[in-house]
Amino acid sequence: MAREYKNYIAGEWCDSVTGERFENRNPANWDEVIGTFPNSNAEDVDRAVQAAKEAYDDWRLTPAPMRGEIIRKVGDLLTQYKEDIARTMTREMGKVLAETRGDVQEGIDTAYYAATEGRRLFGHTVPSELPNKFNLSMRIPIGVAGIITPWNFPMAIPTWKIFPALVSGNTVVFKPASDTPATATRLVEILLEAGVPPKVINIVHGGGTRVGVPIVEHRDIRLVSFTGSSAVGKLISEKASKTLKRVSLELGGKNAQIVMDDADLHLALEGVLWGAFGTTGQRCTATSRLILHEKIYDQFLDMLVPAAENLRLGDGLDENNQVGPLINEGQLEKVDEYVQIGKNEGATLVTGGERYSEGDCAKGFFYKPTIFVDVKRDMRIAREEIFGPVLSVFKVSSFDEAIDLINDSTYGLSSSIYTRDVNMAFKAMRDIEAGITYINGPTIGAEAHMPFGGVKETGNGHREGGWEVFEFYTETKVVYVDYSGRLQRAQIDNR
Ligand code: UN1
Repeated sequence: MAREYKNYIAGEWCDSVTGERFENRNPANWDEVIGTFPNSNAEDVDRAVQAAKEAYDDWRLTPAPMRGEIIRKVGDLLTQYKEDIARTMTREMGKVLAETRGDVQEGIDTAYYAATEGRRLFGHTVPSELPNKFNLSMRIPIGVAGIITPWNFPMAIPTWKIFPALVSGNTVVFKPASDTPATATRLVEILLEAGVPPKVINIVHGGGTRVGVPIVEHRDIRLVSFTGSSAVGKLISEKASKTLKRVSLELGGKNAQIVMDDADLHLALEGVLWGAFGTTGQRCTATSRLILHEKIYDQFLDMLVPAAENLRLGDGLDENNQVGPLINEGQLEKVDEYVQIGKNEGATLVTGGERYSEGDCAKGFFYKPTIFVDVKRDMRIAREEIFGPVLSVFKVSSFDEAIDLINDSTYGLSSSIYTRDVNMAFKAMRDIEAGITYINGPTIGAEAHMPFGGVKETGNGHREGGWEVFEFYTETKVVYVDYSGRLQRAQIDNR
């Protein structure tokens, strides 16, 4: 029997006021139901926000190092339950066990980093321009945070947002993707087990329209952090502007790997296989463009195509498999549509381009690793985020052309260049328009303690991860202490 999961609102596990439920199924085997979840609405959101608001005063006054200690305990529990969580995650979203273990590890790393930040949250002390006066800035929490997360990193991304939100002193209303509600529920259970007080964390299950929009529009939610598509990000930005809340958007990518003619081609091959087909291409950092120098173009393709064809597709719970299914039927259709678009636009399909349904894969949403060559810059497969195992290959004749091409995108999340030339590497670091550039590494693999995010339509300028995310979850309060015993007028009395 599939488990009946609940919301956690105002300190209690409960059903939605609607009484409705939705199913969560295994994308590697659609017959397998993992659980059913409350199909919530705006009233559930409102209850959660009221609870989070009530809890805010006590939580904001809990010393930050103590809040950090609770998050450290969360890290310990995630470590203890890592294998079990990874297995649930593979069943609910398909990626292979090595990757779901990595996803939990990213949550653990985020916990330990956030825990110690509770002992920093530094402000500044600054000299005053007036005598006997003292200036300082400090970081203060903001209020109730609305956290809206995607399904491709069901543990890591919620932790990127929730841990710094809590350590900074905010309370949380959490809406996970409806494709991965089980892993998200596990995270909330662990937060509670570690000692996060009831009402400080609330989880409301359901879709974007019924639950996401009410979170974004709610007056008492003072900040929203969202990871997902640029289309939804723009909608959120518009809706959130009505209440002038703070919004962090982590959106799409069309990330590219450049391989120069002096590169270590075996290394570059491993990189692109992992970057393009790891997580079945379903990362915002996935490599979806490959830019090859003409001198190594034929040789590299001769290596790449058979290697892509040799990747083992199948259920991620079997450790022999390297590529899991796409998340759901809609995503499978979308990927297939892009393949048809690519063909119609005149690109040449060299491998893949179809569903894979042999043997046990018949019941899942598997898609063959797909490679297009003869791709032109203005084609849709060269410009739009596909979020699947589809790689578009380009040929260039110089470093400058490679940089010009990599920057010819509305997105700017991750990027990569393989070269042994130190001058080219440094120019690439400076000139590639992206939030992240890897030198001799694939476009995926960001570490939890480094700022994460992109430029252009990849986001709105905020960063997750590392030290920078704490700026998003706090406001700056400035304090002037005048101990001169008289009125001192700045800009006037000292002139
Ligand atoms: C994402 O795809 O939304 O760098 C996040 C990476 C991972 C995070 C990806 N650590 O690929």
